[in-house]
Amino acid sequence: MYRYMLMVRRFNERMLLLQRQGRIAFFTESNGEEACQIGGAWPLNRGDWVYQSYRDAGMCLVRGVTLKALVDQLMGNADDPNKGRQMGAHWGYKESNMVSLASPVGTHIVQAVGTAYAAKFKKDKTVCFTTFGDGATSQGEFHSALNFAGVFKVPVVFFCENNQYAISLPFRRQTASENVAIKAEAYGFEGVLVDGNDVLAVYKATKAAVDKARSGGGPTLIEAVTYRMAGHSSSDDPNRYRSPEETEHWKARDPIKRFRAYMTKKGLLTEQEDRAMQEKVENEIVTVIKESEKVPQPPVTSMFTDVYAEIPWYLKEESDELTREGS
Ligand SMILES: Cc1ncc(C[n+]2csc(CCOP(=O)(O)OP(=O)(O)O)c2C)c(N)n1
Repeated sequence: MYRYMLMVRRFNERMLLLQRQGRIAFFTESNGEEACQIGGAWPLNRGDWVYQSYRDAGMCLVRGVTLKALVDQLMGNADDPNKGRQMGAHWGYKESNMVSLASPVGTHIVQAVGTAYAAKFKKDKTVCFTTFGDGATSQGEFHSALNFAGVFKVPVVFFCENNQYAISLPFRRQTASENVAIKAEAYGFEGVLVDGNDVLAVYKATKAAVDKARSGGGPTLIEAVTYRMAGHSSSDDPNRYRSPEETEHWKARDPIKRFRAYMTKKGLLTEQEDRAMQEKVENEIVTVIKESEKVPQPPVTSMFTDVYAEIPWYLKEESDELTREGS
């Protein structure tokens, strides 16, 4: 878990640098949310379905997506399984049962419930796990999804990464409720509030919810309380709407520092091992970036593939024209 947390942190830092250098177009950082992502994805089985958010690169890693696949996605190169067609950080990996994300906030929550309903209908033991931010809880889809899940008792885990902001809107302006977890009560199932900067606490809460869903106990809403230490995305300047003191307050609760301190105290990690692990992670990322940058862009005509079994004549004409103009 610690290694994955380090990896996603370094990945975040590196990707922001690449964006600033113009080597990728867009990125959504998740510094501070590593405990949510790693502890949240950890209890899931390989065959479970995940409807993740654009901030969940760490969950992708836990689900077996390679670092290279993540970098390929952000570069939109020919090795990206989505062939560069998705917006940056809109992860989707078929082999890992991670469903491609649509930009409109909250839309994937209802899709997750539909998939969970299908699993129940087919009587298989699949659990559906969906993650979203505090902002998404104001969307109609969130409420429809929770209501349906409660009524039909489907095997779904709703995982809200409450990072205190929806772009610039602070959580206290998002809802008049005491917290997000409490909202589950209105839909007739359990809501759990957990310290989202404590990876073991997140694991424990998620494991219980996943086990419950798998054994027919129905849905759970987990609210992991955390903090988005960086901007909303590479296009955002958080200094315009929050104070440095607030960020410092949360940086002192950094989930990686906390887990490191815990393991050191327990005698599970030495300073030397830690340093070696950090170096290894750094080297891995640098190597992957070099590899991904060598991969060419997908051919422009690939935009005409994968939609029709047989390409209609008018698209064929456009494709030919594009090839002629491009050459
Ligand atoms: C329906 C809709 N409204 C607005 C947006 C613009 N938008 C993109 S991300 C975002 C904030 C979402 O905040 P939250 O759900 O808390 O997730 P976080 O970014 O904090 O992880 C907004 C408003 C959008 N993509 N879709």
